[in-house]
Amino acid sequence: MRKLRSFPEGFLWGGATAANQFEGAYDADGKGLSVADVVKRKAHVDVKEYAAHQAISTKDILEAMDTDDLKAYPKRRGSDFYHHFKEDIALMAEMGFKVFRLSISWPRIFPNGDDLLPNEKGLQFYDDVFDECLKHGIEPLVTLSHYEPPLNLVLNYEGWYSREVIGMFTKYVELVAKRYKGKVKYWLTFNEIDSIIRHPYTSGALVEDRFLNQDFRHVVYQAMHHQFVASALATKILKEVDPKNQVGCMLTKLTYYPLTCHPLDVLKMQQDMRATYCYSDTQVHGEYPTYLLARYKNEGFEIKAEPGDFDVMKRYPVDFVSFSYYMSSCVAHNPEGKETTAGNTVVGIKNPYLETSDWGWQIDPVGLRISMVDLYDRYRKPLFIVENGLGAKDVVNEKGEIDDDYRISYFREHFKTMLDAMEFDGVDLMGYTSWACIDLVSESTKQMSKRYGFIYVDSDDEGMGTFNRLRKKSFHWMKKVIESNGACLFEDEC
Ligand code: BGP
Repeated sequence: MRKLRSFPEGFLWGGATAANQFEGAYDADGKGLSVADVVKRKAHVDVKEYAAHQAISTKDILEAMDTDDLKAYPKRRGSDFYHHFKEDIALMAEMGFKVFRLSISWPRIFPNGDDLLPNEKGLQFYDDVFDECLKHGIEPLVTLSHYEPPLNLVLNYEGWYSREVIGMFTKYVELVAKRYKGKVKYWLTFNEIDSIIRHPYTSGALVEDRFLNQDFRHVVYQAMHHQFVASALATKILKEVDPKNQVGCMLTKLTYYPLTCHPLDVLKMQQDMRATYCYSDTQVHGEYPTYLLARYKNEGFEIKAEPGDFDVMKRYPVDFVSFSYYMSSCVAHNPEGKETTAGNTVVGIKNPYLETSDWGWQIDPVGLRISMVDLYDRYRKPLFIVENGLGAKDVVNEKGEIDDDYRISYFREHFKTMLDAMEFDGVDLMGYTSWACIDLVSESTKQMSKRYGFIYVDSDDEGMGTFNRLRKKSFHWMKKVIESNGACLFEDEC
């Protein structure tokens, strides 16, 4: 009798979100502004122009602070999870989720980051959310920093370039670790810690026009050092507060293929892959990889470290490696004249063998298996896929249904290669949280219309809508996948 293929018993199926894109209530109940609350949607900018969407100046920020406009600043309203959390978690439970990834908004706890006392209403909100999760048998998976540091760090400090931000962050971590002890046991420190290189503002609260007389790239490297130290200290705190806590790093798994077998294309691929691995290398091995130190030396940058920095990094590496995976792209030593296409925080050369999403991201399920093998071989630690999904223009038909067959086929093909990596390549995968399990505001383009969810949210790019939730076709499909622990995928029954 042929053995039915299915995922291991206890596999953590679930979905992911981020406070700044999902909660809304940007100034409710004592919450302070985060860097995300002052970023305007640029409707006129091509959705594939990633860097243009990320660009921001001090002038833009001050202008945003002068208005409570919700339309121009979509992340201020998100999907209003703040007022819908019971309904949303019940819908996740209906699908059979075992885990729900969300972030704690740091400025909902310490409105300015440097406050003496925390905001009790913010703390209570997350107590209520975690209680609701546990009531449904869903484990919270909490990201401590997901692109939402307090805006005050930009204006009255030098973002993560300021050494004192480490202390502010560890004070916040200690508070939430103790407050939610016994409710949360899975933690991630920094979302896509590597991305500070590509968007220093979103990750590191760094605005280039505030460092005009410095080499901004070196400012980013130093801010990154502070985040590595903060991440290790956070791991130390979480372990001391509760030895049952499991702490993961989180990287943007960018997967590159050489455009041709020309050795220089292969070398370019290897160099570009290392350019994102160097951050997870540091968090997993507890020390800077030599090739990153070589790069710093060649660029004339010297890390300003304090006694104990390297020791704490070495003593508190992460327990598991989590990552986001959406797409792959090609690279070439000479990209001149090559057709490019967009991707998650990057633009790459188009792969002629792959289809792309409406946003230009290349759909590559095999690339997920390649990524899993690469990461597992590199780190030999359990993996956790904490972001994977398809952004698409979903349409509600006249019967009020959303037939997102394209999303079902995206997930079906990615789930199959995930199991191949586990069963044939020996990869240890703890769980999977789709991005995003419910429609929310896009990180890059600030669009509501770039929908990822199994659950539709009635809100558009102009902020119009009822915020009503609708189950998409993929909602019912995912329910079957989880019920059968993936077996239905291989019996053509889902
Ligand atoms: C990742 C972020 C997520 C999410 C995802 C999708 O980099 O960690 O927050 O936004 O990208 O990207 P986008 O929302 O731009 O489609």
